[in-house]
Amino acid sequence: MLQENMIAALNEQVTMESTASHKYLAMACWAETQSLEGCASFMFRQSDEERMHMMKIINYLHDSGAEVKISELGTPETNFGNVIELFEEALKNEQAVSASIDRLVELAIKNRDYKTNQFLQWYVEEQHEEETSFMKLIDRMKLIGLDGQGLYMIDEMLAKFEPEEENA
Ligand code: OFO
Repeated sequence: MLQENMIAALNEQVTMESTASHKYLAMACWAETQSLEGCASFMFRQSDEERMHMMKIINYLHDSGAEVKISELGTPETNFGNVIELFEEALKNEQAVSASIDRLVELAIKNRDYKTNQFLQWYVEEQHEEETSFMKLIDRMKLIGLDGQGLYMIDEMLAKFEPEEENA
C-alpha cells in the first residue's frame, strides 16, 4: 500500500515523463522542418522512450492499487536556434527530471517505502545514462561544428546513434 504523499509524487512524475515525451516530439517536428532526418528520428525515438517511462510508473501505481490522474500538458517549445541549442535544451530537461527522481527517492526513504525505492533505482540509472549521452553528443557536435559539412555530419551521427539497451 503506497502512502498518499508517494501516490501524489508519482503522479507528478507521470506528468513529467509525459511532458518530456511531448517536448521531444516537438523537437523531432522542428528537426523535420530543418530537413535534419537523423535528428528527427533520434528525437522521435526519445519521445517514445519517455512515454515508456511514463507507462512504467502508471503500471506501478495501478499494480499498487493507487489511482492515476492524467494531467493537462503545456505547449512545448517549437523553435530552436540550431541543433546544438536543441540538445542543450533537452539536457536541461533531463537534469530537471533527474532532480525530480532524486526527490522521489528521498521521499521513499523518508517514508520507509523500500519497495518504491527499489522501483525508482531503475530511473536513477536511466537518468544517469541519458544525461551522459546528451552531454557526449553536445560535446561531439561542438567539436564537429555547424559550418560547411558539419551539420550534415552531425545529422548522420544522430541517425546512427544507438541508445543504451533498455533494461526494463
Ligand atoms: Fe524519462 O528518462 Fe529522461 O527524462
